Amino acid sequence: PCDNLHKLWPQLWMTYKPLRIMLLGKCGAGKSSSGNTILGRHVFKSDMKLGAVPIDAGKNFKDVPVAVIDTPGFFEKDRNNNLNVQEVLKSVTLQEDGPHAFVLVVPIARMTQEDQDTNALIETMFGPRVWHYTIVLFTHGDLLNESTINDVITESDDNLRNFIRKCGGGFHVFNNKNSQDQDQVTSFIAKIQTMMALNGGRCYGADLYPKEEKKIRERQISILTERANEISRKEKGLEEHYKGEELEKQRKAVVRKIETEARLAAEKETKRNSKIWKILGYILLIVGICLAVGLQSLWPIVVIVFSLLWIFSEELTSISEKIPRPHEKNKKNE
Ligand SMILES: Nc1nc2c(ncn2[C@@H]2O[C@H](COP(=O)(O)OP(=O)(O)O)[C@@H](O)[C@H]2O)c(=O)[nH]1
Ligand SMILES: [Mg+2]
Repeated sequence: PCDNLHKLWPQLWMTYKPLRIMLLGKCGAGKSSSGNTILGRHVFKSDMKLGAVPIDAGKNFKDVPVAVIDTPGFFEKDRNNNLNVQEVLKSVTLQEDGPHAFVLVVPIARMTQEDQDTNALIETMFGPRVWHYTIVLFTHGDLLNESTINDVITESDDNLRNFIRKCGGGFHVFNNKNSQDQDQVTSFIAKIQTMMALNGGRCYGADLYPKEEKKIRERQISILTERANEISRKEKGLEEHYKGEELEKQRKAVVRKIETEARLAAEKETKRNSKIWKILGYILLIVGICLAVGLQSLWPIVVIVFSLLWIFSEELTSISEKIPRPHEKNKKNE
């Protein structure tokens, strides 16, 4: 509904569009504590369990409205953390606009192999352009003592520095034990605003997702649109039983549940559809080969080439997605 607001009343839009920050990282990295430091009050609890929905909260930070979204962490101990990371990543909802900044929270320490796997997963899910929207936030700044975070980065290994180089927002450090120190927040917000400027002020929207993920999300949205009546009926039902904050909590839970169901259905359909297309491609290939054996002419070769392109079209487009495009700016998305 606010799509055109920024064009009509830029002043109003600037006042009400908050800077959306999403905290990502492993359990115990310090996401919730960092969220509290940013907001300057104790909002996020430390024991968010897997499966818990992300919580968001906002405040005005020196005239900049800031909304922080905390997420349950990626499991450190779980061997099979694939699923886990994806659960968190999927919870970046679609009705609301995407975040302006992903904050990858890491306690001051070296990056391990496992971290690189997690980063690879983030990239698979969001596409390679996700790093333009990412800032690395080191926590436990109190451990630094005499040295600075720059010293630590200077002495760190190549892997870590190469990774940070990819991130549009660079890095920052928080001492969450001293959350009253709001100077650390001021410079953090400034870094995010610089990164936003480089991204043309846009948030991480659906147009930046990899092709497969985009398809799934589009289908999910259409399923949700189909179920709009059912959703509003359920909301009305809740209004009869709950009030105030509890109503809002229940409402969010219901929406989240329906979103998850729609996501699963969309995933299933998209996978099935791409399987059907592949099978059709193979049938065409077989026909082409049969024709080539039977006929001594050129056009069965054309059929074979065409069917091969068909079968491998997904692989080809995913390669082309890795190539940065210069026209991104023209797309609308704030
Ligand atoms: N000393 C110190 N402890 C921190 C800092 N940030 C987080 N912690 C502690 O690390 C633990 C995990 O933090 P939490 O915010 O719950 O991590 P989350 O799982 O990523 O949300 C808590 O006991 C925090 O008090 C920090 O900057 N310094
Ligand atoms: Mg937490």
